[in-house]
Amino acid sequence: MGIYFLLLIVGFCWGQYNPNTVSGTTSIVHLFEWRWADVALECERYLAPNGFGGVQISPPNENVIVTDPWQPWWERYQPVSYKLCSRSGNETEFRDMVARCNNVGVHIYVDAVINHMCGASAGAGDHATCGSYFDANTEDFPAVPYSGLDFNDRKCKSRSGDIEDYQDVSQVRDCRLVSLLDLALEKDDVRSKVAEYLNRLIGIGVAGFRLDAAKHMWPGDLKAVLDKLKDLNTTWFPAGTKPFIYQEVIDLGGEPIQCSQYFGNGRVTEFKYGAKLGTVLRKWDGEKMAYLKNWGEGWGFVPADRALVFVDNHDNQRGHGAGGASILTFWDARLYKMAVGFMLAHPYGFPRIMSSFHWSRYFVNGKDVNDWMGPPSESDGSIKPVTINADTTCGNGWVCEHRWRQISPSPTGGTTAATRWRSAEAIKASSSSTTTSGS
Ligand code: AAO
Repeated sequence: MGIYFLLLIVGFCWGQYNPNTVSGTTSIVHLFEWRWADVALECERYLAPNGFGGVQISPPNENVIVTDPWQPWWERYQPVSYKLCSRSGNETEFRDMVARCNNVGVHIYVDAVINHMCGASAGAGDHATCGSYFDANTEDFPAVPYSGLDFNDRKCKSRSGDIEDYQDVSQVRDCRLVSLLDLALEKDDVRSKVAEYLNRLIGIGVAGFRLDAAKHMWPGDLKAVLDKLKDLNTTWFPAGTKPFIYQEVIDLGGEPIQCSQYFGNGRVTEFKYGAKLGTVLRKWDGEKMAYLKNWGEGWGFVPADRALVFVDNHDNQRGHGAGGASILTFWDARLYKMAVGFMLAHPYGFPRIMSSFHWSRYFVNGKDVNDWMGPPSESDGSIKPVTINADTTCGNGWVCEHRWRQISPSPTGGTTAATRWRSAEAIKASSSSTTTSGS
């Protein structure tokens, strides 16, 4: 009884490492830039019947509308408020998506942009997705509300106010990431505003969060926010379930900020995974498949029960973020299928599958000058629906890697490496090595 009670307590405390996916499902898919209406349909018609555990969605909150370049995908990483309207849909559509996906056992994971608001050069006015007024020059965001006092300007010690040196921990966490106005998460007021946003999403029924730019927030500040979070909605989750937390920390080595500093808060994104797997499959640096024998911690990765793994993400598939040239994407279809198949088959970490849209890549001096291009859209700027072709692939410019035969975790009537080798038990075992019963 005593031991059982202790295990229960430990399991309860460590809940943020558990993906909260329904039993038997072992991965989530990032439906990058999809409309809420399409995510809901995809949960019902494809993800649930094919064994997907959940969906990472693009940031649902109000953001700046950028017009130069024209509505880039990255405008969604420039918040104006925590109102739930974005290019993907409004609050009614968001609630409908969460309920419909949960009802078929597919959970929703929100990309939470809480490190900053919009870029310093965003100006002033109402060019935001819900029409809220803001003034980036005076750091005034009345729709939250945040004012100048809620930002880190006085703490930042770099000359420009931006992060200039990734070797300087304080700069990375107190200065502006590419000029994005950096929130003062040391203030209880700011923590409460952020927690209020996340709690609203929890109330609606989401299962967890990707914490964008976690590396740029002090782990202790993040913990203070997470401590304010409610348990998940009992309409779909057992009482006492904590939100799943995975933090975007880019740690390829060589910088003082390391993934391990964030283990206390939840899982972390293991960027070495995709970078190394790409190197092996491309046979660069004399690498061979045989060397994957000790894939995982043996390669210097974080412990399995702290890792969120992926072959590519929305940044490094187009040269943003980190990972470098070895990263495999849908553009290298054959090797990509092998990489994702391997990831799904291997028990290390909790996997996230990428699902992308096409854009016109155009390289000038090795750089894709069209890396900004947003999702397929109509002339009025609205995102195009995801259409489904007769052969079950997607149309209208959507790539839908998650529907590729070799990738889909459990295609009806088919077998993949994933269904043969990767079992819910393996994930649970990896989660329970230090988290007790995978709670
Ligand atoms: C846009 C414009 C900017 C403009 C800004 C404000 O592009 O010119 O100043 O608006 O007006 C996304 C886009 C950004 C966009 C932003 C806001 O990617 O282009 O800026 O939305 O609209 C760092 C962060 C990481 C971040 C990544 C992109 O640590 O958190 O940069 N990712 C997330 C999101 C991302 C989003 C944001 C954060 C912001 O996933 O979509 O940005 O919300 C090193 C560091 C990394 C650092 C990279 C950045 O990486 O270690 O921490 O990532 O540099 O370049 C080797 C090294 C590796 C190194 C890498 C690159 O691989 O081993 O460590 O080289 O040097």
